[in-house]
Amino acid sequence: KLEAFPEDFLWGAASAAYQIEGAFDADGKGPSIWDEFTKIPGKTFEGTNGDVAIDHYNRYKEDIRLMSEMGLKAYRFSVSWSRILPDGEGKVNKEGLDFYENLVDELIAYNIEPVLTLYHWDLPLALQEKYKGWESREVIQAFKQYCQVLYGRLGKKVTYWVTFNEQNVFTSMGYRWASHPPNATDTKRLFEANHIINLANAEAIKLFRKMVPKGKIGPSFGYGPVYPLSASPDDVLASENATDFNNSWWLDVYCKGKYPTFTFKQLERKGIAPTIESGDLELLKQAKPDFLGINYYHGGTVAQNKIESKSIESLNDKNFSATDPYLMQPKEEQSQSPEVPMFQSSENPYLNKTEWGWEIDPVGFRVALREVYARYDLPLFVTENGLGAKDMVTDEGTIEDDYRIDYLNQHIMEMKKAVTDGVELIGYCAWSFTDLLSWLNGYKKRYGFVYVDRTEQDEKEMRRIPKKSYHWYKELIADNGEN
Ligand code: BGP
Repeated sequence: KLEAFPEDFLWGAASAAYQIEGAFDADGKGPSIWDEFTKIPGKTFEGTNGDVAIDHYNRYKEDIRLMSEMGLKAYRFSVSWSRILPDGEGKVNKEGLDFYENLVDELIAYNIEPVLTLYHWDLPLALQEKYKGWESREVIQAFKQYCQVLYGRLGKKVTYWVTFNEQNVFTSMGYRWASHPPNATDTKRLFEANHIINLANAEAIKLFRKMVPKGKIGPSFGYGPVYPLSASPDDVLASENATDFNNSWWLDVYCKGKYPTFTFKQLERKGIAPTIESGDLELLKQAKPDFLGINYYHGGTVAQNKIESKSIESLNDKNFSATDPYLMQPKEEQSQSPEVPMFQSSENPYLNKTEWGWEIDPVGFRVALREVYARYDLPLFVTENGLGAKDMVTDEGTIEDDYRIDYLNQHIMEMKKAVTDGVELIGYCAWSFTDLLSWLNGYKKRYGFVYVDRTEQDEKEMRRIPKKSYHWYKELIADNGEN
């Protein structure tokens, strides 16, 4: 018999500023690295960008009303740093702060718990240009100022704070695959930037302890469990290496303040380990999170590496660009960790895939939750999970997304088993509440409970239509996940 979800379980849905807000230059907002990156020809599907997105900036009240009608208990959103500090540091933009305070007030008025993400990838462009972004320690100071402003203004209203969204994804895409800003393929820079972000994460948590003593803070990580392709000891060893390289490399730092030994040694041998200055490791150890946010889409299957190691430069020659951020889907060149060939990705014969080639693996969700909980012993908060699909509007004007209901239902069932196993879970935010911009796949890959009609590109219209899954999730929330 499965145990019930806790009474105060936070059933929610998620979004990110660049993917929904639009209003890219309104009310004093400065440009972000995504405003620039999406304008580079060929980087995003059909050149789509977030200039208008789904115009949430102007329609947040309508969107929150739909959340409340659904009975949503929590809403995860991110703050656009360059709305608050248009140059990334220095002068504060009052209008930007007002927008987020109004948003939070509106959520609270409807009894919806705000879950605020500080960094969901849209670094102020000024910081990229002035300091080379996350490659320089000056940005840590700027991030601290940004956090200080938000903690000061919203610390009494918002309990749950997320520091960085999927550090593993945005750094790998940005520095290894040139699929995100800063559009690089340089693993030395990849690991240096990651170390600096780790320090920024630690500083943000330390400051939080002082300024928001009653709040809860932690990073959101894109976790993928790793299966060995066979029971051969070599494949099992490869899967341990892949877990170390793809997961523990970040989670050990967040939770234990240290890098995993085996991967670190490998990187050292290659000359690409991060530069650790005196005091860094002490700082990392002082900043244990209150919870871990887990984003789950899929994991991966690996075998002992038998293919010749390819250099990042040779991938770059082919104009290679990754669309799967999790690095474990076997797609030609992407099928190994290029800088350190410790494993090779393989097809998993037991799993089906979505229209975008992402494995569908609900049991992997239970595996993920158990692994992370067992290893780090912190409460978990599922901050993303969902299905991207090409939804169609029927002649009756409805969206019959049974495939999404099926997907979410299976994942929630596995989550319930994880709770029964003993995993401590705060809540579950499906990705996403409304349809929104998929970073690289434009507006065709939809995730929302609420359809957004952008067909005529009519910025005035942008009609919101609740899908079948909206009504299904509403009932599920009302029954606290019992159906
Ligand atoms: C996660 C991101 C989200 C969202 C989601 C779906 O990695 O945190 O912002 O985009 O993936 O990804 P995609 O839009 O590429 O399908």
